[in-house]
Amino acid sequence: MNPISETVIDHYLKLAGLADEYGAIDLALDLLDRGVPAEDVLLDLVAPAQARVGELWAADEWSVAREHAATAVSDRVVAAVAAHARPRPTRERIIVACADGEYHALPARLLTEVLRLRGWQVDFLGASVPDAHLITYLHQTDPEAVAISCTLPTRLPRAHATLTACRSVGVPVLAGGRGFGPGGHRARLLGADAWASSARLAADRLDRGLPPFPPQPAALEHLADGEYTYLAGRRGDLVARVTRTLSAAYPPMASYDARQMETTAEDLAHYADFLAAALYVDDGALFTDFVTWTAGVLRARGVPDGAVPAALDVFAGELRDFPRARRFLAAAAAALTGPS
Ligand code: B12
Repeated sequence: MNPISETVIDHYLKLAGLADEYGAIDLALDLLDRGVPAEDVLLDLVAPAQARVGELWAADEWSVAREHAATAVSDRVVAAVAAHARPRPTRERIIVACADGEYHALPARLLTEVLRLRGWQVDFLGASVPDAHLITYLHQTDPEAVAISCTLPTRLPRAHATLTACRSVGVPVLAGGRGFGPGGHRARLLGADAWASSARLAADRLDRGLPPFPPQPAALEHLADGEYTYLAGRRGDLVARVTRTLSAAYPPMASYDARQMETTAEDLAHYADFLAAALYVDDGALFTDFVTWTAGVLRARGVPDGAVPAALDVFAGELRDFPRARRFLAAAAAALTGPS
């Protein structure tokens, strides 16, 4: 029987939610003492607990403060497990970094520790690494490969620039993180040499050696329609216009206070960013996933179901001359009304 049962994960989550660092560390070290491999503690305890943290926040059961506290606990647990295992590097150097603008560093940290446990010498560069600095670092360290983590799909255009820069200096790129989506097609499109859906599979992939992808990535021909360029360049304008039009078109907004108006404008900016990212990789599912996820988050906070479709409708009206964007908006709207 796997000693990391649902009950153990629940217990860990409870400790993390109470910001009980020492309790959570003791739980993790106790598993190691009982012979559970460090990789399993990282990937079968900490990683699923973090995914649960996200679900609890989305369901409005945990505040942002509690999420931050739990994530800080998980950070410390990962460090304690790594210090306990303290593997000696026997293989070449790998660089692990988050894409520029990506602040979800914990997934990349988990990958780092798993690769170290498998014998790699890993340099962990953390969150949001600017391309120019990453490239200088690659020149200085001459690694076997670079692993780029991207959790938010909205960072994909910047991740593309990073991947391209790494390839141009001849360092193979392994891509991963939820932002690249399931199945690896976004990673392939953006020129990664390999992709993996989890840290465990990433380590297996590196064991087998890179790269499986064609040496030259396809050109992003769909960008020729200028839709992404418009959305990325005129984002501020577009969001301001959508916010104004939506205030008139969606009656409940008339009674919003300043704070509600502000969060609505922030939400609409996220819509614009996810739509732009979907246009960049020509993948409507990216936008639909975000919209259905957002609808659930808003529902948990008592926002009426009509709010999201109304916003999509206003975006479609503002983007009259953008057929690809309108197609993605229509698909997302259909997903909201379809069987859940
Ligand atoms: C903690 C957290 C944060 C923390 C991150 C702190 C940190 N040090 O990492 C903070 C508070 C900064 C944060 C901020 C935001 N977050 Co956040 N966050 C999370 C949360 C709850 C957990 C992240 C985590 O640690 N996951 C655990 C890891 C293990 O999971 P994983 O991603 O699957 O990683 C595995 C694989 O993908 C793989 N992998 C990862 N990287 C790589 C790289 C390579 C090369 C390979 C091969 C494999 C690989 O290995 C890992 C282990 O197997 C997630 C929820 C979730 N489900 O993940 C939301 C989440 C990712 N965040 C989200 C959002 C929206 C945001 C914000 C935009 C919120 C806001 N309004 O400001 C900001 C954006 C910040 C930014 N610019 O990057 C959304 C994304 C929604 C979407 N549909 O895309 C999520 C899903 C929210 C949720 N509640 O469910 N967040």
